[in-house]
Amino acid sequence: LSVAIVGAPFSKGQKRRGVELGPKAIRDAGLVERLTSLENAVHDFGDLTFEHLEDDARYMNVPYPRTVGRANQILSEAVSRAVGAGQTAVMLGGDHRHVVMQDLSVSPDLTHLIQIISFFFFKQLTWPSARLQDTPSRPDLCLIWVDAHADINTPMTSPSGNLHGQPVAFMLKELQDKMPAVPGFSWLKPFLTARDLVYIGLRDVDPGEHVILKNLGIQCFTMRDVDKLGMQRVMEVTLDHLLARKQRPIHLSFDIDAFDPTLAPATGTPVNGGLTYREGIYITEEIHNTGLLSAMDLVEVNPALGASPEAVEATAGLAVDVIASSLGQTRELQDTKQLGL
Ligand code: DIR
Ligand code: MN
Ligand code: MN
Ligand code: MN
Repeated sequence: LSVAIVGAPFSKGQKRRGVELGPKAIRDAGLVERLTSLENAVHDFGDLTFEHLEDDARYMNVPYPRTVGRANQILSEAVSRAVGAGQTAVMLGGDHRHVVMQDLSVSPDLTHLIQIISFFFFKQLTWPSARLQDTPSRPDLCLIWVDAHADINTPMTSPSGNLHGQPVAFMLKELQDKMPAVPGFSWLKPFLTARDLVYIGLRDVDPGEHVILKNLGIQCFTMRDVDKLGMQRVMEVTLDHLLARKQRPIHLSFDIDAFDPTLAPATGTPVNGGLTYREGIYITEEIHNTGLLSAMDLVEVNPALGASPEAVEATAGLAVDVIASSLGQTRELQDTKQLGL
């Protein structure tokens, strides 16, 4: 596999600062070395730079809409270029306002486009010239969202106003008549339908989100479902739901707060009763085994919220394990031939 790592040190999708330090903590925990040892070609594109827009008045109860919208657009462009070049994209958050980078019929800001393209040339990737105009698209994309939270609030249903609780609402076609025109997001066209999405790990869902999940009939596995069915069955149903009709690229969005806070303490909104280490890793192993992972994000590691350096290291190390097992690290015994024995 050829893997592109893109850091998104951004925190304005929620109110607790420090989550912008997440990408560095995850790199410091040895991400690149681990992925390289799995025989992946790893290209670390470093961290994107985001501007803070001066005139960015609150919209309804949403703070910094234009700054967040713009940052997402920049990230979207970077990820679409990596995917367009045939790489598996790994985004390091940053908070969970990332939108899944599927709709690439955006009109990219030229300055950033040039910046991102020169990044690729700098890293000596071959870049088919057609790509400079044609933005690649993944019309068949499906999404697996692993999180304690559903992140499907609209600005109207959101109790907090924070955009990190709303990204799924921006992506879903079915919700467009419920979505106001949030400044900074006009470039983003909804591209996902309710049946292209499965949640795993939910245990803290807001009232408005409940209504949306039920009305749209979205496939959800709450922690209660995980208890009842076991993760093996959850993954069987998840992959069947998304892939039975046809094989299609998968985007995995993994919020570290899906794990139990004993395992992932350094995060902004921990909720008791989360995934065990083995449940989390089983999810990513099964996704890897499909061979269909196209892009993933690992978000909400917040080094400023760890009670100790050990707590931060544990959380960042867990993030590395999640990414590595999404990209081929396995607990299974290896073929002796492959090991050269
Ligand atoms: C909450 C928290 N549902 C909100 N969301 C979080 O702000 O809308 N997502 N923490 O990961
Ligand atoms: Mn989240
Ligand atoms: Mn969450
Ligand atoms: Mn493999």
